Amino acid sequence: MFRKAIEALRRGASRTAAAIGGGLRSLLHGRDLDEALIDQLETALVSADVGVVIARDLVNEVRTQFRAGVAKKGSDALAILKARLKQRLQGDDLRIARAPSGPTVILVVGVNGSGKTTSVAKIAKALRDEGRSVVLAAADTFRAGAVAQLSIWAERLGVDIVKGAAGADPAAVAFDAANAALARGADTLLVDTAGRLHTQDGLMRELGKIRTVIAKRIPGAPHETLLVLDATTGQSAIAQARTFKDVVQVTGVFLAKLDGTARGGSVVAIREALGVPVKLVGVGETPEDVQPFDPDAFVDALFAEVEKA
Ligand SMILES: Nc1nc2c(ncn2[C@@H]2O[C@H](COP(=O)(O)OP(=O)(O)O)[C@@H](O)[C@H]2O)c(=O)[nH]1
Ligand SMILES: [Mg+2]
Repeated sequence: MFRKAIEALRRGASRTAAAIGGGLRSLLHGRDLDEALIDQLETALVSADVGVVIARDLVNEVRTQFRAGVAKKGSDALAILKARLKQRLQGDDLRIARAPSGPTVILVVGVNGSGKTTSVAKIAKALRDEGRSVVLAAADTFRAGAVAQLSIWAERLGVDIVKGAAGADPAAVAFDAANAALARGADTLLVDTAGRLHTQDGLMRELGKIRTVIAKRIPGAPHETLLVLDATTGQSAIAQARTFKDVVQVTGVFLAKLDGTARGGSVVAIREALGVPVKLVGVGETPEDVQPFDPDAFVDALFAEVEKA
C-alpha cells in the first residue's frame, strides 16, 4: 500500500525544514563547534516541536562528543543529530495492518477538524488505485454536513459508501457498513467517525460501541485504528494523542497537514508520547496528498535546508 515518493515527503516537511534551516544554516556551515552553538541547536529543535526532553537528549549526545574532542565542526554536530533522530524513529512496523482474510477494517478517529474525512478519502484513493475494492462508512452522524462531505468524496473516487440519516446511531451505521463490506466481498472498510473531543465521555463511549459492533461482524476488526492528528497544533496534538490512546487502541497515527506547519518535529514527540508510530502523513488537501511515513527520508528532509550551501 502506498508508493514511496520522497519528493512529496520533502515538500510536506518543507516549512519545518525552512524554519530549522533558517536558524541553523549560518551557524553550522564551516564553523567550529562551541557550547553556545550547541545551545542554539537545542533551541532550534524545540521550536520545531521535537519536545523539550527529546531535544535535550539529542543535543546532549552532541555535547558529550564535543567535550570528548570527537565532534569538532558544525557538520559533525549535524551528522550526530541526524543519526540519533533516525535511530529514535527506527524499528516500528509502519505498514497498515491487513486482515488475514475477509475485509480489512480501518477505523479513523480524532478530534474535530484534525483531517479525518480528508484522510479517509486519501486512503480510499490509494487503495482504489491499487485495484482494491473499498467501502466507506459515514459514521460521523454527529456533525451536520459530515455525511455529505464523505459522500462527495465517495462519488469522486468511485467507491461505495454506507451512510445513515443525520443523527443516526454511528454504531448502527458501522454495523450496516460491516455487513455491506462482507456482502460485497470488499477488500477494505474505512470508517470515518465524529470529531470526538476527548473531554466528552459520551462520545468516547460511542467510539467503543462502534468497535464492538464491527468486531462482532468481522473477527479481529478493526485491524487498524488510525488517530488523525493535525500537525499544525503541535504539542496540543500530543495531549490529544495521549487521551485517545487511553480510550481506544490506537495502532498508528495519520499526521495530517504536515505541509502547513513549521513544527513537523512533533513526529518525534508523538512517537515518544504514544509508543505508536506515525504511519502516514498528509501533505495537502487533495486525495493524492498522502505519503507513507519514511523515517530516514523525513530526517533528511528536515535538515535539507541546513545542508544547502
Ligand atoms: N493543508 C492540508 N490541509 C488538510 C490536510 N488534511 C486535511 N486538511 C484540511 O483540514 C480541514 C479539515 O479536514 P476534515 O477532513 O474535514 O477534518 P475532520 O473534521 O477531522 O473530518 C479541511 O479544510 C481539509 O481540507 C492536509 O494534509 N494538508
Ligand atoms: Mg469529518
